[in-house]
Amino acid sequence: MRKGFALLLALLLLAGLTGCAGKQDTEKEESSIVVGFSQLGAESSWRIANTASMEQAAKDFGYGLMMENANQKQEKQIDAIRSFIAYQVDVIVFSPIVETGWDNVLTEAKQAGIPVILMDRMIATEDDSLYTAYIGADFYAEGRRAGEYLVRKADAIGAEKLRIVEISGTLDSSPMRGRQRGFMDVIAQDERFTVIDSVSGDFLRTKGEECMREMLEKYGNDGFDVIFSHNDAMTLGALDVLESTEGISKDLIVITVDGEKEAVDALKAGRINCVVQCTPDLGLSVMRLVRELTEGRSILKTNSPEEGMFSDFDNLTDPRVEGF
Ligand code: GYE
Repeated sequence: MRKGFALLLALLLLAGLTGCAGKQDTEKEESSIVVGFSQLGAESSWRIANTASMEQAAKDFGYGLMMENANQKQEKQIDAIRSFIAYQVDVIVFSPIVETGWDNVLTEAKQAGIPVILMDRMIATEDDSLYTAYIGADFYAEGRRAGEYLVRKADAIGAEKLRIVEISGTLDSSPMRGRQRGFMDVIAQDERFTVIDSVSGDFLRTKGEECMREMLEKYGNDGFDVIFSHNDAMTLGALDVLESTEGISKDLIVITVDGEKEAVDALKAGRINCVVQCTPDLGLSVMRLVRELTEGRSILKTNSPEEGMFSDFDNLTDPRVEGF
């Protein structure tokens, strides 16, 4: 232990003396690289953490960051990308609110010779040359994890019939599509499960509340057994409504995606059963790609972080069980 510490100290000192601390990952000197970043909105804690991660990473690398927040409007993202092209930024990074409708503006970026990194969300296009790389989660795998948890839970409690309501994210966005497809692929063939309804809560807490009110009105207090919600914000909104509604006696199975602190705390408190992780900390990986691109190196087309999940099958007192 002692030896290890002394060695670490020596290395740190050496790095300090030679001025190369963190050189591998960051470039402390100011550089003239400018990144145009179109963020899609500020709809959730996930998104806010993601924006902060991008800002911090740009600072660490000494890159200029031109950021535009589109407040959930695709037209605004298109305008932002056009302004980055006009400004001739070195790289465009953007998080597409929905999957389709980008071909024209991305063709303009391509013609201007500006590489485009899709961060967090994917697009659906026939022409893969319209973007240089994607960095973000594997949403299909996340959906599968949610489904696999449910199968395990049903086995554990010996359930014969479970009625599921889905609160989905923004319609036609890649996390909404991937999570839904992954979940369905796992449960569809199993007769114990029926998705009785799916409503979109747009990844917003307030809409999660609305969706839950609608479900309770439609199906009554005893009309469903499982909630599969595509993000924590909507889940927490739905829980606010559920927990202030009288007459809900039974234990619902609640499955959510993201892993923000409030949701992980709710898991520990027994209000949520399963949290599928999705990390918002993509900034450093994005800036590494920017560096490789601007140095003319080739990069991987698809880059996904490793993710897992926490659930009531885990030891939730383990300090590694924490949210962002
Ligand atoms: O799950 C949600 C956010 O695109 C992965 O968007 C992201 C999703 C995330 O609003 O909380």
